Amino acid sequence: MNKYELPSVPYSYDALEPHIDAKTMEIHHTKHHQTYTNNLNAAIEKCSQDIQNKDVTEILSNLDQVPVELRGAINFNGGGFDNHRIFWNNLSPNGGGEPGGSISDAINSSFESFANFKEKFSAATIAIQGSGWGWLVYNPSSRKVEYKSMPNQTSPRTEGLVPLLGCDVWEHAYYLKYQNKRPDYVNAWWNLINWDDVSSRFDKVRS
Ligand code: MN3
Repeated sequence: MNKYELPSVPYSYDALEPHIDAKTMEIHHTKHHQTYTNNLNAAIEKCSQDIQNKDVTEILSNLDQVPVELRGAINFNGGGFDNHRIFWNNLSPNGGGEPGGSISDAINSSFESFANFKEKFSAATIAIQGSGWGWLVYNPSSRKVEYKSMPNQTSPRTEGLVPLLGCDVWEHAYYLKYQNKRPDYVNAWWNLINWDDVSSRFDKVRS
């Protein structure tokens, strides 16, 4: 079977300072992401060979094919595994600013302007009740990019959407530095976005 390993973070834990602090990064990666990875493996181990041979992205896109007693565990831990590996790569010490190219055109087409997109994304993500994620996704049906809030670790893939850019608003993502000030964390997060990564996800899914 596929045994999932904790994906590496493509920069050092202190590289995103001052926006995201090193201690938060270290705990987030080595404890939280590791736990989703371990629990995903434990759940996949109980699945049929057929499911074990699929990639987690495909499993999340077809959760109805997972035995009902394992579906909750795979939704949560498979989502946690996949969401965080996107999250690390969505960020960069040299990030921020505005995108260019085809992703910029797609954002303008769906949200009128980058400023509108940013405002809508921030407001909706800050408003998520409890733990969850704010996402910029590609919708293959409409062939447009959209904003989508998802609860807990549930992946946008479970709704047929392709995640492009995700903001983790679980308290574990920001509480050491920002405590209850989720808006400050979300505002700081924009300074880290690796638009090359977001663009390449978008270009891949459209081709
Ligand atoms: Mn997290």
